[in-house]
Amino acid sequence: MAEHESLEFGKADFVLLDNVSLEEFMANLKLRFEKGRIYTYIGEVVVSVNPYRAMNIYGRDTIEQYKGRELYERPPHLFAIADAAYKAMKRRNKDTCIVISGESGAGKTEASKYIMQYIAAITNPGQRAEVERVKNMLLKSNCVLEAFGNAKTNRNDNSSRFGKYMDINFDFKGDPIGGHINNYLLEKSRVIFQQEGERSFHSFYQMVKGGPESLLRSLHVSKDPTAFNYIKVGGHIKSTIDDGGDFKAVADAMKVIGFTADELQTVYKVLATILHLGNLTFGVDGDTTLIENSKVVAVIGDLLATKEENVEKALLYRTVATGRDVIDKQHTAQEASYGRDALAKAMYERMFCWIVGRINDVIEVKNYDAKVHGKNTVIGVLDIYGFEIFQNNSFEQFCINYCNEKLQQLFIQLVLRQEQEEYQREGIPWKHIDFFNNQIIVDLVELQHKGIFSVLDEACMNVGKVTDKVFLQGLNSKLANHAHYTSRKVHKSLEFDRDFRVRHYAGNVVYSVVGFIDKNKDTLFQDFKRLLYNSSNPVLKVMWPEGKLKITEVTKRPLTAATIFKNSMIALVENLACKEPYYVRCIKPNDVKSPLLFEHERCRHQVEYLGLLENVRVRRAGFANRQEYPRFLQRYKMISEFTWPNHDLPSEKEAVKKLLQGCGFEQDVAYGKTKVFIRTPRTLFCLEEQRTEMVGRIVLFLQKVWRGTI
Ligand code: AOV
Ligand code: MG
Repeated sequence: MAEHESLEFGKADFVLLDNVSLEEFMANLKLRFEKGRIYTYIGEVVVSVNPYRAMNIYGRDTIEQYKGRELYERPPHLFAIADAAYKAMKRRNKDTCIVISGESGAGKTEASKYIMQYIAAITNPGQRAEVERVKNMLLKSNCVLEAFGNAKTNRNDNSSRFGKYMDINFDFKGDPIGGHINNYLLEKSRVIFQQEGERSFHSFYQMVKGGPESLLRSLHVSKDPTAFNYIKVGGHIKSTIDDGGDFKAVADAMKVIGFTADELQTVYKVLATILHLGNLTFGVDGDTTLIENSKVVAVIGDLLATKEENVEKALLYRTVATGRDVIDKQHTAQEASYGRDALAKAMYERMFCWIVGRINDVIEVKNYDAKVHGKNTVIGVLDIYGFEIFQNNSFEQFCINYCNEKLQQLFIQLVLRQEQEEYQREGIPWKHIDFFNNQIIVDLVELQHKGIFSVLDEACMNVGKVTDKVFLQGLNSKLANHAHYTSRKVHKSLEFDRDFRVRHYAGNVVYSVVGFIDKNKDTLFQDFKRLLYNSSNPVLKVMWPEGKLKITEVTKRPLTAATIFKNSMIALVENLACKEPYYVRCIKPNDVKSPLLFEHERCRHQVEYLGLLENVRVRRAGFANRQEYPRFLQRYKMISEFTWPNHDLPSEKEAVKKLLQGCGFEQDVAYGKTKVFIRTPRTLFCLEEQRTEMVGRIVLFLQKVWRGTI
């Protein structure tokens, strides 16, 4: 008996449970986790439990075991899913995607990296240099993006603070020839603030702790991270992460990818500028606002390759056009602090997007002629920030949790709903399986005119003094009766004039509206854009093209952060929906990062909200494969005397019936109006085997005919 079929390790596929109940599901999940079997299938969905320890299951040997195999031939593994997506892409010319979901710390990013490693390992047997280059770039890009886009949070020491969707393009041979990364909303507020126990982005600590003396000296940065306000707010500068070592690894990766020495220097200068900005303080003297530590301004001027007085002016004044006149308006100390923070956040975000753009330049598909070689196909890998609840949840958590609602909705659409609708459409006897449809929550957030994002945008459009409070009042009056929205009126534990609560598919989250308006408007004074555009550092200048606009040139009101995010999520979901999806559903076994602890309640909650039990039910009652009658017949007609070379039955449906009866598969199939449905993959596998054998025989026969030996 194959190892994965042994009962000692539980059931390798939840579909094989004796009874589909929550108890049995949980018992199987726990048993497998305790036996070190962290992966289990639900049909073609992989359920993964974070082991919180190094597992010896990702090496070369394991890769070889999965290469080219069918899903159920080997114990459940991410590699099997990666292989299935790869095969679908190669054999059927299908664009596929692998969607990895689960809450913060459940193991999504690790899974995405193993999947990419697997794909890199099994492709390019011919060792073509260009393909090797592309693969190397794709793998190297992970470490760079994690340095700049990940941070320690209270949920995960290496938490993704941006969403990432990576397309890998393949040529007709199935070798990777390029790729493209889309990044979604970086949590830039982390640059200036972190909650207790958290850190800013890894990149800052890496540079401060690992940067060579000469570099740090030129940046006027000391080796002590506590010297910088912006990166010590969370009070958690020590961590298990080897920042110093990572600095070198990231710098090397950036060099390999093709970042020039000047570009790398500029990256360090931007990081240093942000650190120095955080130490700037403002005061007042009579009517004048002033910078209290002006030496820092000189340093920033030097780092940004501009004059000290330009930096000072941009920090203290705002140039405004009134009719034809242009005047300099002095900031209050408070406005100046606001501007400083906005500048720090914007510089970081811009640099992050620029880094992604540079990586994309290097990995984009080059010299591929679709006319000659046919369309190139893609596998998309989605690794996004997981659902999260913190002590204090703000605009960023709201966006992150909305994104998870969208992905859950996609899962429902593709795995639970469409599947059942198709059975009904085809007239297959079917007892509907109920599931919670979170569309109602997606609507609560994104619906035009009525959703939370719309109310927020409306509040931001108001002229006059717009406050977070006004926004909250708008919400409370518009959404008072929504089943998933709670205001303080209903729930007294919420803070007056500050909190609202959303019942997400994964749990209740209380959001504080403080900062929503500012974060949504995302204003950066034009003066800063001009300052950076006019820098004599060409790399920095490139990051700020809009700085070239003159003061009098009217600029349109930019889209709000919520609208940009919403649009990007809708586009993402559309993009995923037109690909053949493969799912990895990650579960976090406990909150203390222990390899031994399977917290029953914690896991049960995730199993429930991920809809895994419903997934098993649909899958168990359903069919693994379906094909339209003509297509099915075309492929398998040679295995039956009734259909080869032609059939004389009244319809293709009848012919398929006769064929399957003849092969003894009657029990495992159902006949819809236009398609035949096959319950287990094994049947399909047998059909394929018989077909291969028959094709072989036919070829042999034809060869003999040609040779005249028959
Ligand atoms: P996430 O991506 O799902 O959270 P990660 O993939 O970063 O979570 O995993 C969190 C931590 O769990 C990792 O840093 C590892 O220490 C450990 N881990 C996860 N998967 C494995 C594995 N297969 N083997 C060994 N250790 C693992 V977030 O990005 O916060 O939503 O936003
Ligand atoms: Mg992650």
